[in-house]
Amino acid sequence: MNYQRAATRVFLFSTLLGGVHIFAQEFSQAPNNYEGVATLSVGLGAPIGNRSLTDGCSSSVRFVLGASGSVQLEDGSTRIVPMIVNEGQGAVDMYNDCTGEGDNPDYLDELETIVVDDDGEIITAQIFGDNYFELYINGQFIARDNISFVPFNSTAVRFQANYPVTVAVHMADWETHFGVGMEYASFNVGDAGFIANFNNGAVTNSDWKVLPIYISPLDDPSCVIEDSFGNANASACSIRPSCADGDPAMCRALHYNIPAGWTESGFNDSNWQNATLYEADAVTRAPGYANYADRFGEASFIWSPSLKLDNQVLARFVIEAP
Ligand SMILES: [Ca+2]
Ligand SMILES: [Ca+2]
Repeated sequence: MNYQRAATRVFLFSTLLGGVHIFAQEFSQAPNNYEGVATLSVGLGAPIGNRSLTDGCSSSVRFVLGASGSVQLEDGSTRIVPMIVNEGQGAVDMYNDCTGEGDNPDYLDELETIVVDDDGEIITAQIFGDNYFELYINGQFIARDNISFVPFNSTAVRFQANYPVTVAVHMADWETHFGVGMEYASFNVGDAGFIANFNNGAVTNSDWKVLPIYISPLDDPSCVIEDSFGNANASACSIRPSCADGDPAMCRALHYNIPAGWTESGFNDSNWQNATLYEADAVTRAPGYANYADRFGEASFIWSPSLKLDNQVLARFVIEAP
């Protein structure tokens, strides 16, 4: 039984008794017994290696390797956090502090068309991810972010694909304290965000669908609410749980499964949540986005319900023929 069903049962029980007070009392006790569809991990994992395509930075900006980590779940299995990366090619730099002068004025000339369907529409997109994304079109891997963690870069891609064009993005807010969703020496709970503008008119907005996969740090996972489909909403959880300031080894994480075939055109995402929109100021003021805000047109920053605690998120959007 998941948490939502338990809460519904309590509500029906209390309605029958006609007692709102009883409902409130029972409800406040229910979250102590999290029985959701995710698997729990507690405490810190171990680093497993560097996965950034850009593996150093000669400029004066701070560079932090985007290493991944391994954490053990309560069922004995292991997960890679913040996500398993695809070893495929990188996108073209629009802005990258670690290559050249930062700004890449020739980025459009450097784009190669990645063919998904050779009779399809040729589409160019500008993309900024805090911190990392991998892009799939109609189920085919297109490119990944060149810097997994910091500094904040921005990129462009070009592909040829038939309508309807299914866009699938695998995204992560990176971490250095593996398994507890925190970064830097101070165990900071970092935030995320993703924005993209396609030159056929598609933009990131609330019509996109999202699925949070990895949620941390949590003192008690029962603050995460699941809907009837098992979709997680961590927006009611503290963005500064006591474990983060106290003993991070006591912080908990929830790990949901990545659905098979989630990048494919035929995948049914109708039960996923709609994306939550975030103000640009809430996501980043980094030059990789701020210097190019106009190139993102009407696009909005999207993520799942918790910009801070949802560290691995899947997103999908289907672009219909104009
Ligand atoms: Ca990045
Ligand atoms: Ca985070």
